[in-house]
Amino acid sequence: MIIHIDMDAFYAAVEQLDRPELLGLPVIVGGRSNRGVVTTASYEARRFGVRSAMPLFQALQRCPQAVVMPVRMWRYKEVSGSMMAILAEFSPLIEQVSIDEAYIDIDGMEGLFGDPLSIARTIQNKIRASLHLSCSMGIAPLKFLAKIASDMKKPGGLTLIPPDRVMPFIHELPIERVPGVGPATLVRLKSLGLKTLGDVNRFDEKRLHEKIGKFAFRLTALAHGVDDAAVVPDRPVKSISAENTFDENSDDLNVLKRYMLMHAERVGRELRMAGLIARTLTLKIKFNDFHQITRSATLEKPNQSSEKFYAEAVRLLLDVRLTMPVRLIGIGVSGLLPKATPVQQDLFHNGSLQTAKWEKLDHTMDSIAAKFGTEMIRKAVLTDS
Ligand code: TTP
Ligand code: MG
Repeated sequence: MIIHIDMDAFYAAVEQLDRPELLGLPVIVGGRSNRGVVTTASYEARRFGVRSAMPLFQALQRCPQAVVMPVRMWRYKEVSGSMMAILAEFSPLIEQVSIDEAYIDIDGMEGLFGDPLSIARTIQNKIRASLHLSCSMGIAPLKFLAKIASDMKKPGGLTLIPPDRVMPFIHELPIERVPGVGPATLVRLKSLGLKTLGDVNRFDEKRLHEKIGKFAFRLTALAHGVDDAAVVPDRPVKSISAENTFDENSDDLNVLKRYMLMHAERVGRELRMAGLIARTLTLKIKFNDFHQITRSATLEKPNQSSEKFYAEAVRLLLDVRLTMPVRLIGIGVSGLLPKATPVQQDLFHNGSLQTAKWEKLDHTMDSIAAKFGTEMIRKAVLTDS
């Protein structure tokens, strides 16, 4: 069986999580920073008819009391990482399909965690308990049905399509619900009198091919209950980075360093969460006139320490001639390896005690971030000292 998970009103829910005073209120994420459209809205706002991709002014006509929050992509990525890490506890076969969405293949997991419905419930509860976020899930023997099912009882829903319900479900399924059927295909299908996958099931595949092209083969297969798509675990991450664009361009070394510390902290945390170490560090700078430079260095030893990344980034920065103010600064790590990779240990090296301290601090910061979000840490880092 396959579970499809989709977080509820994801960006808006993260805003409510980080600002509990927004809980229960209509929240719109988007706005000026995003060409004046709604990126997403909390379910409280959706009750007023606010939808993704709607112009903000129209959304505010429908729901004038809505609180509009800017998009904070780095934060949603961070929460997405934590959510994927929870899924990884249940199965190695996870395929992330978007920032808030993933498939898990749970075949063979029943012995460990119970029947599919119990597994889904356990995951849902764990996400609620650890992340304080709500998600919806679909459970089905086929990938496309799991995806459709997860959307059926949003928010907070759990929908199971057991094997013996697959064919009846497919026969009734309106074609517009099938992933991949866009508006143009829909018009053509309707012109053939096809309204449900059941209609497609009884229709001649050749004729369908003439009308809608090669999507006909996939659609006919789905109508017969065949979805060959398997849950394909994601390609391994190749690099992790963090950057910021300044509101006001700056060539103040202290300001640049403070932001680099924040980025090193974020990159390190992501690595630690993923159980990876990095071989290479890259500093990226974009200047006032938009020209961009990058400087890379191989780390003395592959590691996942925010402090080491920061120190290396500062070293690289000091070699850069800051001839004009900087509009963007970022750091990234690449050459990623699993942490278990044996690295030459230098236990007797003088720095080892210092390193142990930093590892402990990293660990503490990670737990604070997991509990309260990184806003608190950011504030501490960015406070003038
Ligand atoms: P979705 O899962 O489509 O939407 P959602 O999680 O906000 O709400 P739902 O409960 O219906 O699942 O998308 C996930 C996030 O992706 C969403 O919070 C914002 C972002 N997004 C965009 O950036 N552009 C878009 O057009 C859509 C639909 C979403
Ligand atoms: Mg979602």
